Amino acid sequence: MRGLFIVLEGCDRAGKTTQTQLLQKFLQARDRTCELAKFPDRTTSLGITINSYLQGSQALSDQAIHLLFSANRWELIDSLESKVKNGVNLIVDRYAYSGAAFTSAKGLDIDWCKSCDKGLLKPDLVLFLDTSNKTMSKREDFGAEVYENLEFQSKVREQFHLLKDDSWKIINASGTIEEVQAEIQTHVLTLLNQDSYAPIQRNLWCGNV
Ligand code: NYM
Repeated sequence: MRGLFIVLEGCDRAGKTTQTQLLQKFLQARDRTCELAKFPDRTTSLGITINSYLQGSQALSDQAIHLLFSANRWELIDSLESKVKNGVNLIVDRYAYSGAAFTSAKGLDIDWCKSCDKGLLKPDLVLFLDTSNKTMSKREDFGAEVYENLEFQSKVREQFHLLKDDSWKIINASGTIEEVQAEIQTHVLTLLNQDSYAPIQRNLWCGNV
């Protein structure tokens, strides 16, 4: 049986990294092979350029950085797909939804933003960690990188909500770490309890899916 492809999304400092790690432990405790991935992956040569942009040491046009974020997914998708097909449950911290939400929040056309990632693997489940501005501003390190200001983040949040589809579950991320994890686990358990999964497909944002 193939693995699941689960994505966690949300604004900056929504708690995605903590929650992905807890979810991995939860799955491993149930004897499931589970790996984590994250976008951007700052270890590749494209990722190093993205990192310089995010830290403010390299200027790029809005279009160019958008294409780099997308290319960073395309350069890694074969390896992620092969893991899932070989039974690894993959938990991914940010994906194409972040790409479209962050760039369109700058005023670029959302359909153009989505088009670069059209045909990527479609996740089985997208857990959107929804946070209020008040909660976000209290989180540690808020403001350290490009994009980390409240006004921009609230635009990003609006854009995220335009991207919801049938694979999305909205999680109230203002609760405690344990409360948020419990809600996440409920959704993941529903999937885990299925007898079989439909084949995973490269049909993100293709037609009606
Ligand atoms: N980001 C992330 C984008 O603008 N586009 C993308 O495609 C992705 C994957 O990068 N502010 C933004 C969101 C974050 C920043 O993410 C770095 P993280 O999860 O803090 O490393």
